[in-house]
Amino acid sequence: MSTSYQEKITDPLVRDQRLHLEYFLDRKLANDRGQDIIDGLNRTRKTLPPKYFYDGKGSQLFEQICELPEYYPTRTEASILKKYAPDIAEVTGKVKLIELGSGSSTKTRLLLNAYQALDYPLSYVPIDVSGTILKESAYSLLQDYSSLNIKGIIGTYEQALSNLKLVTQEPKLLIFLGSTIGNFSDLECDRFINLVTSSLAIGDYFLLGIDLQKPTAILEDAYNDSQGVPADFNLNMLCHLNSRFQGNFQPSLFQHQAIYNEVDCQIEMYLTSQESHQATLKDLNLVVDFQQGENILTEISRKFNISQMQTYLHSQGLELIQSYTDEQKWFGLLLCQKSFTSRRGLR
Ligand code: SAH
Ligand code: AVI
Repeated sequence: MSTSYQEKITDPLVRDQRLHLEYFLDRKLANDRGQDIIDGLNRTRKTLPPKYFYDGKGSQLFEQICELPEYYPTRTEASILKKYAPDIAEVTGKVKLIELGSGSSTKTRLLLNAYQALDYPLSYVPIDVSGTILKESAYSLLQDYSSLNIKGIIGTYEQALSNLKLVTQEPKLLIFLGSTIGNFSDLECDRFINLVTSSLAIGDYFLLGIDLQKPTAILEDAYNDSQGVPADFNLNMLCHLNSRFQGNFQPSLFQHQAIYNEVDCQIEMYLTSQESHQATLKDLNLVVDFQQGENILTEISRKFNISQMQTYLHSQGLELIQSYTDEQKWFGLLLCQKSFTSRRGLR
């Protein structure tokens, strides 16, 4: 059971009480014992959870990735939202906007603009494991939207969503953009969607961004750009682990690799050890041996098909109301509603 605490905001920008922050990770992250890291690095095929990409530096690097010419998902999803956010706002009516993995909240502005145009009061709950980017984005949003109220939750999806069940019954739109759902395995996806449906009331909405299947070359370029930013993003995970868990990983001993697995329709991102060596994470009492050429799988990024996703969401009690895409059909935005029935019966 994780504990949370509220932060008293002293920033002059938010003296008017329009920002509340709730932390599920304490500042020293002492609650987080990194069991997922121990489990992943003790496997025969080593893995690390992608949430460890996102310290302050990792969030900055992700923002740089979003600007790269090769990384089409962000700008494509933004173009869809630019066109259809007014439609989405019309369909949902007045809602509390809750965003999972909100990051810079840049695309969210397109939705806020649409609700603002309808004169709805703006209420936003960004949720992100990276406190630095969540706070920066919240301050910037408050400056730009005078009627906006924000309750930021700094923690994992699980921590935040379990807590949301206890919150008010006002109509909600839960959004999960950027195809971040593609970073989950099947099992993680089932658990995540179960948490989503449990935190929504019947009639609430869920807006999901998904990256669609396309030729391998386009996909591989997006994760191996000419400037090497995805490589820096991948390697930064080791620096994050070093500072968080007193580690001695040497990023220079690893190389970034991203390949598209056409069978499983997923980009696989690896850190490949360039020589045999040992690394330690003191706080986790963990010593790890690496062979030359051995990989750590740091991320999968699955590429989807709209109708398969529709069938899956239906089986989980989420009905597709409307799907939106771009001209090239590179990215999909699915507006769903929690229905009366689900695989698990009436709720
Ligand atoms: N939604 C934004 C950001 C996507 S990057 C966009 O579409 O551009 C993924 C975001 O999810 C990051 O900001 C990261 O910090 C956050 N994140 C990753 N794993 C998380 C987890 N387990 N719980 C909460 N947030 C997480
Ligand atoms: C956040 N997530 C959806 C990104 C993706 O494309 O899978 C993370 C990323 N990894 C490398 N580049 C971007």
